[in-house]
Amino acid sequence: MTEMISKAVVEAENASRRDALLRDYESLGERLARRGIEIDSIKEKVAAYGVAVPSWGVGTGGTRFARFPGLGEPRNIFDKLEDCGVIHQLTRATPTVSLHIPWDKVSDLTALKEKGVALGLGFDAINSNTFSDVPGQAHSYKFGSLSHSDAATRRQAVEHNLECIEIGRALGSKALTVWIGDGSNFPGQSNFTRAFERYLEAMKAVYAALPDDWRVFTEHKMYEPAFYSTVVQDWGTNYLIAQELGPKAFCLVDLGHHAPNVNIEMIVARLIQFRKLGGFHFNDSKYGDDDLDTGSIDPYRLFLVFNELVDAEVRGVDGFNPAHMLDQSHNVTDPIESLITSAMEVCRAYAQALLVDRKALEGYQQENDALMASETLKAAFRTDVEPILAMARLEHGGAIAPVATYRASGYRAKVAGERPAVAGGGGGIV
Ligand SMILES: [Mn+2]
Repeated sequence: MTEMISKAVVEAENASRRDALLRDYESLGERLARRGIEIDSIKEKVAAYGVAVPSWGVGTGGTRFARFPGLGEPRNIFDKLEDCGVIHQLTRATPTVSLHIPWDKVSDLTALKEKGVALGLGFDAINSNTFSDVPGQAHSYKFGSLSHSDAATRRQAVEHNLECIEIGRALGSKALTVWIGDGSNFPGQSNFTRAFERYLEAMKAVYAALPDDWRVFTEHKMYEPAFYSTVVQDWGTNYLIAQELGPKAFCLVDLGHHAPNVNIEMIVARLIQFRKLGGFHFNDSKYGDDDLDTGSIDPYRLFLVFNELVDAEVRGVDGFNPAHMLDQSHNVTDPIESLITSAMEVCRAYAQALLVDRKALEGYQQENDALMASETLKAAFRTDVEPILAMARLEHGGAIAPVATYRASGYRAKVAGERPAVAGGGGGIV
C-alpha cells in the first residue's frame, strides 16, 4: 500500500492530540449513555461509512468568468488519484473515486486500476460528459446531446455513454451517472415534449447496455448551462425517467441542483419511498448551483437529509443502497483541504442522524407535539460528535486532525515542485 503522507508525520500529529481525544471520547460516551446511546456502536457505523471523491474535485475549479489555478495541480488522473489517496489516508472516509470521462480517459486502464489498488482506492460511479465538446468530435453538443434534434448527434452521445460503461467495467465500477446540459435559452427554442421523448429513447439505448449488476443514475438540474429550460429539470422528471427505464435506473440528487429553499430532504424521502433514490452529489449552496463545500452553508439541511437516510436504514427499506459522492468546485481553497473537510462534514451529519431518538420522535409525531418533535432532531444536531469521528479515524490509521496533519506534511509544496503549473482545463461547475 502506497502511503502518500509519511506515517511518521501522521503518528507525531496524532500523538500530540491523543490524550485529549481519549478524555473527550469518554466524556461524550458518558453523556450519550444517559440518553441510552452506546457510543462505540455509533463509532463503528461511522467508521464503516464512505463517501466517494470526484476526480475533478482535486483540481482547482472555476466559474464561467475565470479560473485561478493553485500550486501543484494534478496533471492527469494518476496525479488526481494520488491526491485522493491523501484524502482517504487522513480521513479513512473516502475509499472510492468517481471518474469523469473524457477528462480522466487513459489508454492503459490496467495501470489505472493498479494505481487505485496501490492507494487503497476503488472506483465509484463513472460520469459521462456530453455537455462539452472534445477536439475532433464529429457532432457538437452546443444544442444538446441525448435529446438533440439531430439523430447522429444523439447516437454519438449514446456511444459515449456506452464507452463509459466499458471503461467502468474495466475498473470495477458498478454505476453510470448521466447528467446532460441539454435545454434551451429561449421560450419556443425547444419543444419540451419532443426533446424529452428523444432523451428517453436515447437513454433506453444506454440502459440496454448496462451490465446486470450495474445501476444508472440520472441527475436533474433546473438550470445551467441552459437558462430557460433543461430537459431533466427536477426530481419529478427524474423519477419519470427512472420509471420509464426500469429497475436498474435511479435518481441522483445533487444538493445544488434545486431552487433555493426547496425542501430537498422531502424529495429524498419521496424517492426512498418509491425505491428510486440512486444517490447523492453532496455540496452546498447559497444561491444556486454554487458547488460550495458540503456543510459550509447549511449543515442543518445536510443533517436533515441524513435524518431521512438513517430513518430508511433503521426501517430496513428493501433495496436501499444510495451512492454517496461529493461534487464540489474549489475555487479559493486547496482542493485537498476542502475535500477532507467535506468528507468529515458528511460523516458528521451521518453520526448526528444516528443519534436521533427515533422512538421519541415517532411518539411526538403521533401526538402532534410539533415543538418536541423539532427539539428531538435538534438535540441530535446540537451534539458535538467530533470525538466519535476522530476516534473512528484514529482507530483506522487516519488522522485525529486531518487538515492540520496535511499541512504539517508539506504535501502541497512537495507536489508543487514535481507538477509544473498548468493553465485552465478540467471542470468546475457540474
Ligand atoms: Mn453533480
